Amino acid sequence: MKALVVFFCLSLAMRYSTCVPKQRRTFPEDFIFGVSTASYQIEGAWNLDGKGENIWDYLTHNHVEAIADLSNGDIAADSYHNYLRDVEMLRELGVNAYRFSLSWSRILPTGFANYINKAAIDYYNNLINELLKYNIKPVVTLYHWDLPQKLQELGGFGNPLIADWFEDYARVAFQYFGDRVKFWITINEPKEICLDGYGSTAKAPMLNESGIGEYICAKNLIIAHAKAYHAYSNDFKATQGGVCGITFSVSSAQPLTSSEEDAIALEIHNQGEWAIYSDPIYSKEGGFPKEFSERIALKSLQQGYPRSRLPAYTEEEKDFVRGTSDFFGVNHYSGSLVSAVTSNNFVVPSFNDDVGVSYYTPEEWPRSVSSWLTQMPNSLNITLTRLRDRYDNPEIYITENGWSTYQGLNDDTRVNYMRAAWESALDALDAGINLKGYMAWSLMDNFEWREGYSERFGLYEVDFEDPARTRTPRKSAFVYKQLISTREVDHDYDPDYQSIMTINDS
Ligand code: GBH
Repeated sequence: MKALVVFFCLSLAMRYSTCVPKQRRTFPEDFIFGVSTASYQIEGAWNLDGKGENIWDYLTHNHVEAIADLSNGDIAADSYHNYLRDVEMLRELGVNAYRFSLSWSRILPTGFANYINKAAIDYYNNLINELLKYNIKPVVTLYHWDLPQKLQELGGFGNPLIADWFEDYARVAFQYFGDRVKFWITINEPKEICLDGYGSTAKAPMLNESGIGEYICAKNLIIAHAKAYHAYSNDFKATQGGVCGITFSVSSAQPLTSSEEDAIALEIHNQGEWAIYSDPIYSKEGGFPKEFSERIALKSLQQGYPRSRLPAYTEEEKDFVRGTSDFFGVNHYSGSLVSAVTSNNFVVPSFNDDVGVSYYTPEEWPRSVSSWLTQMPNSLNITLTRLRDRYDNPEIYITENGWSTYQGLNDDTRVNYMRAAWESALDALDAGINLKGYMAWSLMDNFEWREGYSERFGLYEVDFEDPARTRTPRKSAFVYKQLISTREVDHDYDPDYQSIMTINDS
C-alpha cells in the first residue's frame, strides 16, 4: 500500500510539483506518553490494612441497585496486590509516565490528618519506587472521586471547610511522597464531582440537589484546590521542585449552525461545562465566567430565590485562586454540536435549564458502548484550540483520552479512535499549541463507576472472574506501544495481538 502511494506520487511528480509524499509527522522527543488509572477503580482491598470507608464503598454497599451490573470496587482489578504486574505492563507499553490516584481514605482512614495509615504509605511508596526503578514518571492525582465517607456526612464539597481538610490531606501526600513525585494533580474533573455528585444522581454521593448543589460545590472545590496548590508552592516546591495543577473534563463542542444564536449557545455551554471551574484559575479577571453567572443570577431572581444560586467569589477569593496551576490538565473523550433551539422542558432549577441549549450527535460519528461517548472528527484539536485561545496558550497535558468496548481483545474501534486522537494531537502541535503529553485512559479495565464492569476502557483486558485478575493486552496496547517507540502514527500497522508482549526498558 505504502509502495503504491509512493509510486503514484513519483509518477505524477514529473508533471505536478504539488504531489509530494505526505510529510511524516512525529511527536517531539520530550513528549510525555503515559496511561492513567484511579484508586477506587483499580485498587480493591477496600477494607484491608486499615483503609477507611469512602463514598463509593458506601454507595455500592448500601445502594447495590445504583450500579448497572450490581457490582462494586471491593476487589476491582486488585491492584493493591497486583501493582508489580501493573508496572510490568507499563514497561511492556514503554510509557514514560503513569498517572494514578491516591485513596484519601486509605491514607487518612478518618478523613482527617489526625492519624496516618502506615500500610497505605507503604503501598504507595512501593508503587512509586517500582516506577522510578524503570524511569517511569509518577503523575499523582490526589483526589479522583473517592471522598472519605465521614467527610461526606459532614457535607463533603458542600461544606467550605473541605478546603482545610483537603489541604491537610495534600500536605501529607507532599510530605511523604514529594521527594519522588514531581507531578501533582490536585483534583480530577470538577464538573463530574459537582454536577454528577451534587447536582444529579450520576455519581456518588448522588445528592441530586439540582441547580444548587453543583454550584456550591463548584466554588468550595476550586478553593480547596487552590489551598493545596498554595501549600505546595509555599512549603514544598522549593525543596521538591515539582509542578502542581488540576485536570478538567473538556468535551468538544461546535455550533450546530453558523447562526449568532448557536455561537452564543456554544459559549454558554463552554462556560457551564468547564469554564465555570477553570476561569477562576486561568482567566485574567478571575471568578466565575460573566455570561453564565449573569444567567444564573437572573433565573434565580425569577425563581424567587433571594440571591443567586451560584455563590460569588469575593475579591480576596479571586486573588487567592487566580494562577494556581502550573499546567492545564485535560480529560478529553467526546463531542457534540450545540444548538440554541431547545424543547425547554428542563427541570427547574437545574444546570441544564441554566445552560438552556440542546445537543446533537450526527449519525455518521462512530459510537462506543458508552451512551455518552462518540468519535467527533478532529475533536481533540478543536478542544485544545479553544483552551489555547481562552487562556493564552497554557501548557497542556492530556491526562485522559480513551474509548469503551465490551470484553474482547480485538478492539479495532478503540484503535481507530486513538489514531484519530493522535493525528488530532499532531495537528495541535503543528498549530503551536503548547501540548506536552498524552495519557491514555486506561491502562486496564476497571470499575467504570455506575456502569460497573459492563463498559471496558482498558488497553489491557482484566479477567474479573479470575481471582488473580489476569491482565491481557488488547490490540490497542500493541498499537500504542508502537506509537510510543516510533513517535509516529502508522495507520497500516495491524499487529498480531495474540503474540507475547516484550519489555525493552530504556
Ligand atoms: C473520566 O470521566 C473519568 O475521569 C474516569 O474515572 C472514567 O473512568 C472515564 O472518564 C471513563 O468514563 O452524557 O450526560 O451522560 C469522563 C467524563 C463522564 C463526561 C460521563 C461525560 C456523561 C455525561 N465523562 N459523562 S452524559
